[in-house]
Amino acid sequence: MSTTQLPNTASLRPDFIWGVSTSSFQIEGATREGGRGLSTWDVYCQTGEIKNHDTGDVACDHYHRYREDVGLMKALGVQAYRFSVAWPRVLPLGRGSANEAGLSFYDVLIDELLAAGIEPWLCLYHWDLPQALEERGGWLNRKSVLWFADYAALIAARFGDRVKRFATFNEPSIFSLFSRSLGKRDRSSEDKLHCMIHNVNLAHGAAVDVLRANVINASIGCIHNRQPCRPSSTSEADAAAAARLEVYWNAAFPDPQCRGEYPASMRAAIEPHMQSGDLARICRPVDWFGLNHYSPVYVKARTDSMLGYDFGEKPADVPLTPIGWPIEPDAFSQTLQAAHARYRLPIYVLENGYGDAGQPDETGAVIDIGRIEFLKAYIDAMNEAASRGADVRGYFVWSLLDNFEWDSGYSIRFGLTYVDYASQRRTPKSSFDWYAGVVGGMQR
Ligand code: IFM
Repeated sequence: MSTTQLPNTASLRPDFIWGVSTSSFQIEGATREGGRGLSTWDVYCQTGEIKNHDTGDVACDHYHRYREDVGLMKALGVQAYRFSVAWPRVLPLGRGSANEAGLSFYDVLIDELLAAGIEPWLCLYHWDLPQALEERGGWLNRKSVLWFADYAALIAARFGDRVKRFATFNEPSIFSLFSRSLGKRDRSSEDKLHCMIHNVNLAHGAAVDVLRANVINASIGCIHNRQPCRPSSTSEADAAAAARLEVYWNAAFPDPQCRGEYPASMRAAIEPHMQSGDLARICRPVDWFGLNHYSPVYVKARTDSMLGYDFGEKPADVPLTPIGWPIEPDAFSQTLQAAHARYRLPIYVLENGYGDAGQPDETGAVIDIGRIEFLKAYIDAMNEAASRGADVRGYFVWSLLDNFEWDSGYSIRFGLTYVDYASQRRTPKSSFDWYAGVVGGMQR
């Protein structure tokens, strides 16, 4: 790519951080090695509901190939890497005895990153709940707050000498809205949803306190998935459904965590789960706001579903990625400005990326011009938000590698690096070289 196709970064801070993100279940594999316990996703993968019956058993084999993967990051020139710890790898039953082999894996990963000059950003929870805890009610059990705090204490004690950046949760609104624990997700699931939202918020607050007390110079946040929820038609019913989903998707977690209050429209539903002092337990001081953004969500009314919504048609004139996600960089700029205005915290974009099914051409190269155009447009939009005052301090591409994309298995690829799952060979895509140019350009 020529430098004329690099994004405009003129309004970004000189100390802006460029990074890449991944998560444990999506890349590690080795699900039955080194004493790791089962996670809910291991169990879910056995139901046959994942596309092509894919599982996380091998994934990108990062557990064995982490050195090569840190080498890729070094070649990219990124200053930071956001990953998650698999809770069942370090606490096979979710609580009680720690697993030394699991802790050692993250020790060597962190040491490798530091030796490469890459700052580790450790996320405690990216959806792989220990199955043993799920069997005790998971996030529907208020004891989950204590389980999570104890897990945070273990992580702080073991890694806090070398890791300073901690995220409590990745996208709590997404894993609560789509949780398997909520059963059929019809109207009867709504009380469980509110219970789970409140327990996860309490767990966030408890983990912030534990990390703050046990890690010198800790810099702590939570990572929120923020996408505007828009009606898919001009009908009043669709507008109401979109407005309702907007509250659960975008406010149910950051509002109590950063403003000390639930959105007004959900307070009555949370009330049965609220105990005296809970809001103060949730709203603990954080250092930054983690923001993941992809595209607006188009919503239609559906009366028999949880919260009364379903996904609707996207506007015909909006371009889509190959997996059907709208490409609307202006929405990214607006989202950043709105988050800045509402929460007044430094913002780190900890996920943004483009999904496709791109394959190598006959020469073996993976030419992903669509991903480059997407990333350029979104970085331009972020720069625009910064020029309008949004305090954006970092940007992490999702993802370093193609990986396990949840219900879609390996059929969707978000990586800057192509992974041939049969051989585990990694091939940097065109977007990898382009992003290295972005990062290098800013550092000069
Ligand atoms: O792969 C996911 C990630 O785990 C969470 N945020 C969205 C990504 C793309 O769907």
